[in-house]
Amino acid sequence: MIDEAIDIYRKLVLIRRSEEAIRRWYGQDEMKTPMHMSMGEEAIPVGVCAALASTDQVMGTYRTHALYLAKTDDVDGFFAELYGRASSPLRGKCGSMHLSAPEHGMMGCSAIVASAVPVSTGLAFANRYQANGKLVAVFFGDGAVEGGVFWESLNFACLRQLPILLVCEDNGLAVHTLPETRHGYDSITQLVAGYRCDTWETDSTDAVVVRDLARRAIGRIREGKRPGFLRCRYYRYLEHVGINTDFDAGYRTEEGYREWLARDPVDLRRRLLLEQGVPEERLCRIEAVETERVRQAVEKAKAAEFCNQSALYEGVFAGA
Ligand SMILES: Cc1ncc(C[n+]2csc(CCOP(=O)(O)OP(=O)(O)O)c2C)c(N)n1
Repeated sequence: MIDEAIDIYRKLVLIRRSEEAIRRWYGQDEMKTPMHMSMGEEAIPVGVCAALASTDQVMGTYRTHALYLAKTDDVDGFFAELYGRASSPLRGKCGSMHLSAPEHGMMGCSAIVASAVPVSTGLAFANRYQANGKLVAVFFGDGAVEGGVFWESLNFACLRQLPILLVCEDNGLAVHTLPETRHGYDSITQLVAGYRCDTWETDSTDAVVVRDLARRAIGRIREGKRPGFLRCRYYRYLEHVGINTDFDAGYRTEEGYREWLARDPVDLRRRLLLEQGVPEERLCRIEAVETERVRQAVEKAKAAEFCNQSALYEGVFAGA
């Protein structure tokens, strides 16, 4: 049990160190991709992925660093892709917003708001059809529930009782817009509960709490043969796109950030492990190992080759 919680902490550290490295090196302008940073949301993908089987599948949005690393643990592939190098499994053609690794069940991500939801519903339909036992977890922001395609997908998933977990990563913002200026309702969870699916929500920043809730949701999906909806609240630390804070932009205050920072997902998990008696040296070793993995991944990516010109069009069209 404690080993699982420690591995969850390791993943949180890996993700945070990776994004710290992005903040450190992005200014060199060698990572030619927009960055939608995960800082603040790490507990959600780490917790949900810890509840999934390795054969289960996920899809996400453009804000997908944490999800990619939580599902694949492939930090070398991650940085090779951000640096646009041929050594990336995606060969440097996708960038931060379109990370995927189907061999790890990371089926894809999209920059079009809500668009992963219908595709994931199709995946879940295929899995049900093939009776392969796989579950799909699709991650999307609170802005995605304003897309009509979200409701069409939810309806179809409930009608066909598909094995899908819809994970709403709710930071209360669509770029700079607050829910009160966007929503004609009070609770998205209540609305979704009107469909034939089970709903859950939390504002915990502890990945173990998220994992336990996701386990219950997944158990219900498998036994109850109906979809699940999990709304997790979090605070986006940085600007919508980019590596900086933006508390001077006028749509939110730094005090709000400080309140969430007091229960930062990485620091909180560390504190809880220490309280449970895990020796600090063990955590320091994990931190050193993950920091070194990130350092080496950046170094390898910087030294790697770009695709040659003839490879540019490979994998772009079906069968090519
Ligand atoms: C269909 C579509 N409409 C508009 C946009 C422009 N856009 C990019 S991000 C975004 C806000 C999305 O907010 P949310 O889904 O809550 O995700 P978050 O960025 O908070 O993670 C919008 C409107 C888009 N990418 N796709």
